Parts: sequence; structure tokens; C-alpha cells
Amino acid sequence: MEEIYKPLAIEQAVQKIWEESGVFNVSETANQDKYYCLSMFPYPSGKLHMGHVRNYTIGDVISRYQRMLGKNVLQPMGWDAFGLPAENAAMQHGVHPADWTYENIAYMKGQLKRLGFGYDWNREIATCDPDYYRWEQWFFLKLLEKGLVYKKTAPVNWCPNDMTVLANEQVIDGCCWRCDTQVERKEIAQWFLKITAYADELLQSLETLDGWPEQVKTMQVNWIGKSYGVRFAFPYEFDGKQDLLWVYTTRADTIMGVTFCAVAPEHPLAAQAARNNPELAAFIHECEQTGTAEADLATVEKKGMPTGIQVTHPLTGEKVPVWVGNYVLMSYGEGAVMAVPAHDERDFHFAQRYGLPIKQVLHRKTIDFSRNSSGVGSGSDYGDAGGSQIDLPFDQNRWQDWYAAKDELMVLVKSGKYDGLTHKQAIDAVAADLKAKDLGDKHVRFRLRDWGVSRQRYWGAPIPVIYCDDCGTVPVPESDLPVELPRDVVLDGSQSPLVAHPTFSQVECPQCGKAARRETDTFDTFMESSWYFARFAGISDDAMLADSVHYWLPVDHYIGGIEHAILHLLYARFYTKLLRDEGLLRCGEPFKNLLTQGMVLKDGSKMSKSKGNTVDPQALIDQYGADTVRLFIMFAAPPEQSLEWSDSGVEGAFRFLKRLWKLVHQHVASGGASRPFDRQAMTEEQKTLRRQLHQTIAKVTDDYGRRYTYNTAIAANMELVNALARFNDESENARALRQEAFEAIVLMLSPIVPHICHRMWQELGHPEAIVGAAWPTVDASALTQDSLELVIQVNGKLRGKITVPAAASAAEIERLAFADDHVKRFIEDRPVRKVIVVPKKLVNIVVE
Ligand code: HQ5
Ligand code: ZN
Repeated sequence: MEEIYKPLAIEQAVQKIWEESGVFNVSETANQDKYYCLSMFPYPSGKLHMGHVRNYTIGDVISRYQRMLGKNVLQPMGWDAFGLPAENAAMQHGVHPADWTYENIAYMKGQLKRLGFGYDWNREIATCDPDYYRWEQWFFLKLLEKGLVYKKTAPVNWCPNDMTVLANEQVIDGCCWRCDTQVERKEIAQWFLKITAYADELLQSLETLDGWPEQVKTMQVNWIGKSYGVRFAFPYEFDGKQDLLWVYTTRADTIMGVTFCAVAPEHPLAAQAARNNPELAAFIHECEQTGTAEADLATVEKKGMPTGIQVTHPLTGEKVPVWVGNYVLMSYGEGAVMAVPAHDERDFHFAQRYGLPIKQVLHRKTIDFSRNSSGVGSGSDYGDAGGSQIDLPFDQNRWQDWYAAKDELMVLVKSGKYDGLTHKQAIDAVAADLKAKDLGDKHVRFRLRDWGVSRQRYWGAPIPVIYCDDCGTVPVPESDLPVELPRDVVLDGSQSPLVAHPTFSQVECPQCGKAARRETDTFDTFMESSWYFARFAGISDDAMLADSVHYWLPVDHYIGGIEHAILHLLYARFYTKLLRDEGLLRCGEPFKNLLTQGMVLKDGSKMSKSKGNTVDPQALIDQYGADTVRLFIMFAAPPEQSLEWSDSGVEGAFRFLKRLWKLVHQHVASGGASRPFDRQAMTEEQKTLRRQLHQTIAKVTDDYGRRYTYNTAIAANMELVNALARFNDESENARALRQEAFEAIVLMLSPIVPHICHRMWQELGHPEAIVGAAWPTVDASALTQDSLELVIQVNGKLRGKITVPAAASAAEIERLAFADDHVKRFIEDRPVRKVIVVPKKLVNIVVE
């Protein structure tokens, strides 16, 4: 064994062994339990960020640990390769998006290998590969057939100069990020996946996800936003015609407090009123200039204008004015709301601003503010998560809970026949009265919208449909899949390169053979990431998913960033249910356990290119080796918490590895252990060290297996190494004990620092590779102590120490205490008043 730790040479050699032996390439075996460990696959953006290194180190540590428990562990890796960055790079540097992407993949793959992650590279996926996206197209057509896919016109952010749709993130201060032109709201036809058809199941089955953080589940509950309310109408007359203004509310109990109604700028009533009102028409146009994001609507300055139309309150018969409000969302509910300024924050601000009346109809009973009212209720009538109502604690899954929490708090006043009723009673009574008049009923509603998957961009999977003047929308025949993305395109940022392409869109109609037009939109990249975990497990040349997928799924542990709490993690759950219902999967949930790792910070803020505070992992790997980087990352913080970068911490991790290497070297160089350990012939010091060793194994096993606190697992091993450094016994038995301790340390650290441990394991006399070794077990007999040291106090003052058998009774301890010479001297012949024995700690003798 070399005296000096040389990480680069060791890591290179060990990685070569892994590669050549193919240890991480797995298949389905019946005689072992499976474990599927997955880290969120990266966008091939150029090079690894420290955040990636953290994410993938955690996944690798979990995988290697499970392998040591005897599991058949699948850990795959691939590339979420479509998306805008490739197109932007193409425009900036004149490189083709495909070349840019595959070059990045090659570089980043090299980095992942250099970090020693144990992936099954045989299953590598790049989503921009036609062999991948052909199945996405195939499945889309299955969904189309089933009616789970449809095309409809929906508002988008539109740049009139670039003639393209912009994602919400690409609208900066209301202007196009590229050309600074003011962005418009435009209605264009887009493809949608009917995620709302699964809204209830997506909500209900969250309850089965015991291995998910509560925070993520709560975010999904709020995003799905199930609410129980009443849908009802205000009759009105316009241009001599009778009409109804429909609204939806979760707060029908406050119906007697309505002082006005508000409609979205796109509402038909607004358009009616604007016909003879140029001022109103101008206001509506102005509203159309702002984006469509719900987030915008929650924060936008609330503005409105009266329509001049009055509707009739369905229960009181009073006239109620209707306003157009820029904060009312057309795509949620009816695009119109009843406004109750006394009991809704947003209505209140609006009423104050425009001098509208405010009528209180609820009287609060005593309120217990100590109860959690963290805003779980997203049941705003406006459809966003900004809880504009009085937040109450309730479970959105159940009518009873929805009512109960409010009933404890309020009764109705100034509400005519409803006076004195509770929230629940009032809603029931109001709904019944509206129903009797044929003007409304109870109604369940979701905040979740269908998923728009069309993108007017180049670097994505083509949507496999054809438009024919005679036959309408025609699916691409299965035999013509994949619809491949053409390479020869011009990327100048002015319009979609697929629209500009000379031949891509020209196609014969598969049904009638006449000239037809191919869809030029591509899929949202979240389509690819919604099923990649299944493809890894069931990769196949001639099917979307091979049968092996049933062996591996669900994923046992999924590791990734909290930024995907809603979109990706909801889409993947939705897709799993779609695949199940198509008979391609047997499970209904994709991820059994979810670990959301914290951010990597530098000087307290997120490491990012724009802040200029990044640390390049590559430089550190080159300087210290992969093991040091991995050790620092796992030692600096538990996985779910943010990690503050520290150069001295990296240096400290390196020093620890050097020290451990040196101690193992000393042990091996001086001959190691010459005979097995003799338990009968142990000194007290040997017993103490061996007890610490097995206590450490017990603690570290708990840290790895249950708590995921690798930082404390490392700390416990560091303490054990310190104890070994202080242990100067050179007897045969001591050498045998040292051998046992080093073996255990090397095993326990091997998931985190696998290269150095591979070498030390060999040097400790094990020819077979450590990746195949079993996790160390606790010897319970080492944990028990034969004897204990107790402190003796006389009148509360420390007066001596005694050693007693660990199993000694209180009476025996008392007897031994009084027999101690020191203690005798302090007691002399004073009468003893009391003796207090605190087991395993002390004896206090109280004398006069
Ligand atoms: C982190 C950083 C950067 C990354 N391709 C998608 C993606 O997020 C994942 C799909 C499943 C939708 C973490 C991030 C994520 C993983 C890959 N990360 N800090 N790709 N600075 O390349 O923690 O949270 O952006 O889990 O690395 O990130 S990615
Ligand atoms: Zn046709």
C-alpha cells in the first residue's frame, strides 16, 4: 500500500474496474429484492453545476447503500435534451441545436463518470433521439383516440414583432425578452392534455404517498384546488333580451352581502356592454395587453370599469351593478364573480377604490388564533392560490371538513331569513333556494386547468397530426412514426423554423391523399420528462415500454429539486395513470419515496451564473478528486437543507481522507492482524473501543436507513477514526480489533467515498470488490458494558468514583459506595439521612 493518498490515480483505476466489470448494469432477477433509485435527469446545458453534483451524489449514496443491503439496484441516467436553451445557443453561437446538445451530453457524461456515479449506462436516454420521442408521439395518438387530447383556442403571450408565442418566463415587464416589443394576449389554437379528467384521483391518491414530504403534497393539493361551492345566475336584460350571468362561489353563505359583480375583460357581457361604450372598449383592450399568468393576476394592480349593466340578485331581487375587473380570470369558473367586499379581501380593495358599498353579513364567534390557519384553503373564487378569503384550517377532500372549520367561527347576520344560521346551514339553505328558482345548485370545482402542450418552437418533438381541408385533423399513421424533426432549418428567431421549412409541413393527407399541412408545433419538454422514469425501466426497440417495467416500477427513491414540486411531479403522476389505464403500467403512482434536496448556496445566496457566485465542480475534482467533493457535499448539511459552500470545508474533507488513508497504511504496513480477534482476552481499553465501534455502526445504520442524515454518519466515523488514532495498543488482540474497526469504517463510508474505500478494502485483505460487500452488522454483545463507573456525592459534592458490575442492584451499589475509602472519610460517623441512587450515573449520600 502506498504511503501517500493519491486520489486521481486511485479514482481512475477504480472507475476502470467498474466500467470493465459492468457492475452497475443490472437486469431483472427473481432472487433479489429490487431497488430503483432515480435522480432527476439533467438538461444538457453545458457542464455540471454544483447543484447537480449534490443531487447525483445523494442518489448515488442511496443506491450504493441499498446495494450493500443486498438489493438489485437500478440507477439509470439520461438527458432531458429538448428545449429552448439549445435554440438560444444556436442563435448566439451559430451552432446547430442538435450539435450543441450532443456535445454537451458528451462532456457532462464524462463529468458524471469522473464523479464515480454508479449508473447503468446501457439504459442511457436522450429525449431528442427519435427512438425516444417516437413513443411519445405514439402515445399522444392513443390519447387522441381516447378523447384525452383536444385542440382549442386559448390565450397566450404573443410577441407581434417576432410572431411567436412566449412562455410566461419570457415576458419581462410586459415586453418580449428578445426584442422588447410590448407583449399581447392572443388567442391561438393549441393542443391540450385532459389532466382535469384525473383531478380527483390526483388529489385522492396523494394520501397514499407516505414517503413524500408534506410540503410537496400540500403544494399539489393547492394547485389542484378542489373546492365545494355553488354555481348560480343573476338574471338581467340587455337590448331587450333576457340573459343570465353565471357565477361560481365557495361562499354562498355570504350571498346576501353581494354589492356588485365583476366579469373578466374577455367575458361576453363585457363585449356586449363595450359595443356602445368606447371608453370601456379601450379599457378591455388595455387589459388584454397584460400576461395571462395567474401569478400576474394575483399581484396586478386591481382596476375596473362599470359596464352600465345591472343584474338582479336572485334571492333579494335587488339591482346589482356589473363591473369589468382586470383581476377576474376568464379561464377559471365562469369568468365572473359575485363580489362581497365585507368578506373577501380582493373585493374589499376593489370596493374601497371605486366607492362601492360594503355590507357585512357574517358575525365572527370567538376565534382561536392558535389553530393552524396556514392558508391551506385555495378556494378563492378567483381561482388563484392567493388566499383572498379568510383562511381556515380544513381538508379540501371532504365536504364535512370544508364546512366544519368555518362553522366554528361564524353565524349569519343581516341576511333576512338566513339570520342566525351557521356557514354550513346557510350554504345548504341558499343552494336549495337557488335550486328551487332554477337559478343554481351546489357544484364541485377544480382550480387545475388542462395542460397546454403546444409550443411554437423548433427544438422539441413534432406533434404527430396532419390538417386536411377535406378530412379535418388526421392522426399520422403509426407506420409513419416517428415524425422526425428536420435538421436543415434556419434559426433567426423571427418565426418557427418548422413553419419556414420548405417541405416539412407539406404532406399528403393519410386519408384522402390530397395535399395537406403538417402540424408545425412541437411538444412542451415536460412531455418527455413525464415518462422517462418508465422508459429507463422498460427500454425496448419495438414498444414504448417492455414488460421489465413492471419489475422495476414504482421508483423506490426519487431525488430532485423542490422547483419541480408541482409541474413535473404532477405531470409524471398524471402520465403514470394514463399509462396504467392504457395497460402499459400496473402501478398508479410513479415515485414511492421523494427526497427534495436543498440548494447549494455561496455567501448565503443561491449559486448561479447571473450572480457570478458559482464554484466549478470540475476544478475541485481536478484538484482534490471526486471523493473529496462527494465527502464535503454529504458532510456539509443533511440532504433536504440548503448547503453553504465552504472552501475550507472542502480542504477539511480532503485532510480527513488523507488521515484515514495514513492510519490504514500504518496498520497494513505494520503487518495488519495476524490472528482473529479473541473476545475472551480483552483489556478494558479494548472493550471501550470495540463498544464505540459497534455503537457507531448502529448509529450510522440508522442515519443511512431511516434518517438520511449522512452528515452525522460521517461525523460518527470521524470520531471513531480519532479514537483509533489515540489507540496505542500494539498487542495481537489490539491489531485484530483495529482490523475490525477499519473494515467497518471503510464499509460505512464506501457509499460516499467509493474510490478510496475500494482501495483500502483491498489493502485490508479483501480481493473481491467492495461494491459487492455487505453492510456491517452490529455485535450486540459489544454494546453491553460489564461494569460501570459511578460518581459518589456526599451532600451533593463529588467525593469519589466507584466501579460496579453493570447488572448491580441499587442495594448492591449502596453497599459498594459505603465501602469506598474516600467516601468513608467524608461521612465519618455522621448519621445518614438519605441515599439516592441514580442508575448508571451517581449515588448521593445525604448526612447530617
Ligand atoms: C440543483 C442546480 C441545478 C440543478 N430536466 C429537469 C431538470 O430540472 C428535471 C426533469 C425531471 C423535469 C438539480 C435540480 C434537478 C437536477 C437536474 N439542480 N441545482 N434538469 N443549480 O438540469 O439542485 O433540482 O435543471 O433535480 O439537478 O436539474 S436540471
Ligand atoms: Zn384528407
